[in-house]
Amino acid sequence: MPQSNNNSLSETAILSFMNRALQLAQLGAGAVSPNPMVGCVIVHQGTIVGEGWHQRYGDWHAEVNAVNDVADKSILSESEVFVTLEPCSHFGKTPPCADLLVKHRVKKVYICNDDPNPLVAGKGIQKLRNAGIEVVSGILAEKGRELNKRFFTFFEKKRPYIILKWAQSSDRKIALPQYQAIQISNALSRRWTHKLRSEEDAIMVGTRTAQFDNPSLDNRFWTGKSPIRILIDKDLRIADNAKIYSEGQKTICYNLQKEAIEGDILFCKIPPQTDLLSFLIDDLYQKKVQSLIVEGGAYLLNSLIKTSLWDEALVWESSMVLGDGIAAPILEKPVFAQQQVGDNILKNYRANP
Ligand code: AOF
Ligand code: ZN
Repeated sequence: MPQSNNNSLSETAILSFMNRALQLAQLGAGAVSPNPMVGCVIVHQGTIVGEGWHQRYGDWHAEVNAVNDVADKSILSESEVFVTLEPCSHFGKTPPCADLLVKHRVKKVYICNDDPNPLVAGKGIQKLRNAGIEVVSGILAEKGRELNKRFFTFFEKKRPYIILKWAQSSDRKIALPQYQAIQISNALSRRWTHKLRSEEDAIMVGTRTAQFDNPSLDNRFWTGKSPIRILIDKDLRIADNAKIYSEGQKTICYNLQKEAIEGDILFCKIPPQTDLLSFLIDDLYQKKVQSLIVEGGAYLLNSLIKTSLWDEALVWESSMVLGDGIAAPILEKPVFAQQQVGDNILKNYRANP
């Protein structure tokens, strides 16, 4: 890390500008997938002169918005650029950001993470270096990977980022024995759940959960979009008028019977003798779904845990005692993070902490 002197930024300044770029990137949450969240800060003589972030899928990249934010473009050649992801090198929805930075002959570029997208993957950094621009990558790299955990998992594991979510009683039950309706987590969890839905691409339940809970799996209590609903219903037992099939939100039903598009519903037939979960996860990858919340039930959650097809688990723990009931899944992992939310504890587990 460079030392502070008259011409270069101190380590503290570098970290604080990159933290600001990460903060800006986060503003794209729920709106940019399957693109990553990216933030960019432009600094001239130690002061921020331009800021930008990738705001919506298909819109300008962070660097373009930050450059546009600089009033006097002539100072760009004496400025440092802080960007949370390697500037792109390809002509996609927009021209390459690396070319833009080269055009303005910026002094130095600081980056959190290299872009795992094979269209870019190092070529952006190379373009900058070939033009004589100094590049430092890996600043707050861990924070950058956490921010874009969906994007990195998608390219590195070739599947969506999988988030398991459930609520359990103090005696580790997630439902009553006959699946009678009961609210285990508190009222605050509902709004939190809808925020989560606004930020992830898809949400999945198994047949029994769709049957007994009749969930709508939409986002009514937070701003932003609703996720694509994913239903596993091998024998098409769920009725057409179930809430999961309500109009105005896409649903994909994985089944063994038919392949069809009916309004907002895509019926996707699983080929015979195919492992259902691996087919489904791969199909979601092909459909560019970068993140998936799994809401249950127990059978589905346990199958994913058994096959290591999960990345994160969000478990709401209530002090309620249920007695007889359906056992909660067991994660043989330490708690990664936890917080008190009203009278519940929300625990976060990671498959690879
Ligand atoms: C950047 N800055 O703000 C973003 C980048 O189809 P496009 O044109 O939107 O390109 C999408 C790809 O560009 C995406 O997969 C990732 O590799 C990169 N995203 N790059 O320089 C940005 N959002
Ligand atoms: Zn770009």
